[in-house]
Amino acid sequence: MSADNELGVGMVGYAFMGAAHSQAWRTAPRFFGLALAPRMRAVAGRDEAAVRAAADRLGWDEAVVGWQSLLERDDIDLVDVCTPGDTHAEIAVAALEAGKHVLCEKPLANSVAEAEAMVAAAESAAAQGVRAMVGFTYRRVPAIALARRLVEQGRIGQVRHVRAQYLQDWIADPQAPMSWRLDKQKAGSGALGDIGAHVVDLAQYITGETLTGVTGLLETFVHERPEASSSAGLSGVADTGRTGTVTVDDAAVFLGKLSGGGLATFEATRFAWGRKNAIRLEINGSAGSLAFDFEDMNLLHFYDAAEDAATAGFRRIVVTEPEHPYGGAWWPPGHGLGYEHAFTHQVVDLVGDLAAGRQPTPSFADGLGVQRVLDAVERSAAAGGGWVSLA
Ligand code: SOE
Repeated sequence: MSADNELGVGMVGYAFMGAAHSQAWRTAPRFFGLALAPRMRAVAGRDEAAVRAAADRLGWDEAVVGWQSLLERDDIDLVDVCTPGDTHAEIAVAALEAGKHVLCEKPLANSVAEAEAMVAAAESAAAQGVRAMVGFTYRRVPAIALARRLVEQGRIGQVRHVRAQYLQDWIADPQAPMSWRLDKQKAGSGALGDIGAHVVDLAQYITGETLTGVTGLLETFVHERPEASSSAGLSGVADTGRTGTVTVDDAAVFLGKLSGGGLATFEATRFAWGRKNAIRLEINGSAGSLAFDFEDMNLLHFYDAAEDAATAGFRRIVVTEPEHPYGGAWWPPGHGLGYEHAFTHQVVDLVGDLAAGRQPTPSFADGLGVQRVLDAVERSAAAGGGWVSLA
């Protein structure tokens, strides 16, 4: 660990996820009491001018060209991997071998083999007290953390159904430009890995169960798209006059069976016009139900089947009270939180676990579990939708 209880952080990549992670590293110590003080030492990238501009904009002490140099520095304790999936395994394994803790963006990798190598590296590193975590950030949305708590407390009983959707529309327009997220080499898969991975993780996290098998279909609706010379966030300007070929799925639908015997249905698409970032979850148990939609992320809906039938109904819980997960650290009740706060909570939990010498969650092994589900869906779809067991 760096001097004075500092946690020296080096981040790789500085686009959408890099900006979200930077905001979290900056904000976490200002709102939460942390046992270690994160110090944003350096951001790494390939293009010197661009990484320097990013360091200034996002609040990093230094900009460096090439992530390898982060691993040689004694003032960096943790490497935060915010690059596209094709580089996760190489960077994370090297960082763990160099004795650096790792926070890695989701999905963990582009293939099961890469994810397995990352888990092996994480396990060896753990023996030396070096920790690894994968960034399934939505676990840290207070309403979702509350849903997990209610399931754990038995408030909905035995889980019978999970209905999980992740709906976006940012490429529903066929003229929306190509981006790395549409390139299998870089992203591994399309809607399946980018957003389906989140709902697989959430289904397993909230229920505390795992998927034991799946059957699924994938579809690509638009195969050629205009090329953009650069992109910001999810959008770019189709300004090159060339087109590029989409090599990933645009949408995925799949069914799964849960280890506790329940049934799960999943849908992940970037073609749901009007749905901007709709993570919709409904969980029906033997004693009640839970429902959540990220587009109304401060609310959790809870139905308690034990209530008097004359007045029973979905209860609308505004998840901003001090009694709620992460609640007390922010604003007065009802002054809602947003997308970025889940990244802050991720840093808070990670730093707390590092200080206590605990394994943070989700671990790389959890990330591998999700990767195996994604792989099973791809294999099922390739075979026309047959059942693929994960047992
Ligand atoms: C793009 O679909 C994206 O940014 C994902 O990559 C993120 O994981 C998700 O949180 C929001 O949408």
